[in-house]
Amino acid sequence: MDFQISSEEQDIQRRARAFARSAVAPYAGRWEQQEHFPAETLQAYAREGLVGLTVSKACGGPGATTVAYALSIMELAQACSATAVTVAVSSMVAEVLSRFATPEQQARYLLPILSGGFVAGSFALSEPGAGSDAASLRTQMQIDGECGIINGEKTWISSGTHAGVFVVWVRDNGEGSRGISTVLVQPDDVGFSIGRKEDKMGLRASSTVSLHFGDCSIPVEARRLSEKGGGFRIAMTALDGGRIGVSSQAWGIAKGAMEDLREGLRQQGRSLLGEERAQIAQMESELLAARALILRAAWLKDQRKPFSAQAAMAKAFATESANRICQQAVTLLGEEGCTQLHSLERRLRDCKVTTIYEGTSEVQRIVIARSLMRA
Ligand code: COS
Repeated sequence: MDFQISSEEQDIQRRARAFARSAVAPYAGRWEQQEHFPAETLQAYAREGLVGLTVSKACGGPGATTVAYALSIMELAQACSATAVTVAVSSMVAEVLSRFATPEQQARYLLPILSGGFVAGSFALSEPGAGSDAASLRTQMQIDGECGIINGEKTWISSGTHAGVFVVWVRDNGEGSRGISTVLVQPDDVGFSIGRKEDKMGLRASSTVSLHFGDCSIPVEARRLSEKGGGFRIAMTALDGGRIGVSSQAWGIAKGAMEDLREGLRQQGRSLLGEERAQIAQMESELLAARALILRAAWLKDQRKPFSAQAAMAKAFATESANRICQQAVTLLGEEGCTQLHSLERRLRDCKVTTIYEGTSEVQRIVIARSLMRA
């Protein structure tokens, strides 16, 4: 069994760490207080070649491994988890485009994500009445000549205020999961508008919005990503990979919390009680276990082996353990942990949603259990 990370993967991790420490970490607290979406920093990160890492060289990407991608998100999330989630979603969109878009669509939408020409890409699946049960989505697309006319609403869309392209799931082929198609929407499409920005407990330097489609008209053949009715499979495939990104984000938050805790205790000059030592030992063990699950899922994806259940396990475990770790780190620092003297209270707030988006922990357990039943 080889636990070695390759020199290429280490190089990407080093580059992500250097960027995160110099261009992100010093500003993360201010960005979150001012709810500042760091558009220029995200573009600079893309210019470093670190967005869409897994996109193949043939499609204009760096052709890095998923392991390298996971390590890079871990680094970024230690500095600023809002930045990490924005990059993770853009990278998921980039991977979808690299796998399913035509060369023309890739030239128009994928390359700008990779190069920083676009600040971000958005993934528009969830709706007010269709979150966990994604197959029940209701946004309709009807065909009128060469146009697709879209009506409906999407919700909880990351980076919607700054995205250059939206991958949107619509119903155009009847009920159920086989009635769903995937299309591309541009921010300037007629009948498309960005709704209210959510007032969130955490990740306040990322933007989360609703999207409105009121007779939104798109040139349908140029914008179709899937064949008619083939969209649900694209969503599920993308989310399998996306869950490695969210696990890595949660892991980075938890790792950052452990570092904050160590530094806070050092500053307090306080020695730990026996029970507190046991807690820290448990936290560190969970951190290591989560990392192993994440990198195993990433490695399986790189080997083109089934990884859906492993990504779900990584997501459920890494996000839940990260929440426990942040919670305990705050408690161990005492009242100080609840103040902005440290980044811990921000990490605790940022962490919660990782157990919810890209599939709740309950959804992950459905995916894991189904895979076990099939085995
Ligand atoms: N990869 C590829 N295809 C998949 C797949 C996967 N991981 N999972 C399911 N499919 C396919 C199935 O093979 C099936 O195909 P056929 O119609 O050809 O048979 C189809 O998709 C429907 O599958 P299934 O019946 O299992 O779908 P469900 O509606 O039961 O899906 C869950 C259930 C809960 C797994 C799904 O709705 C889900 O992942 N929900 C969470 C969505 C989510 O994460 N939302 C957050 C959005 S981003 S914030």
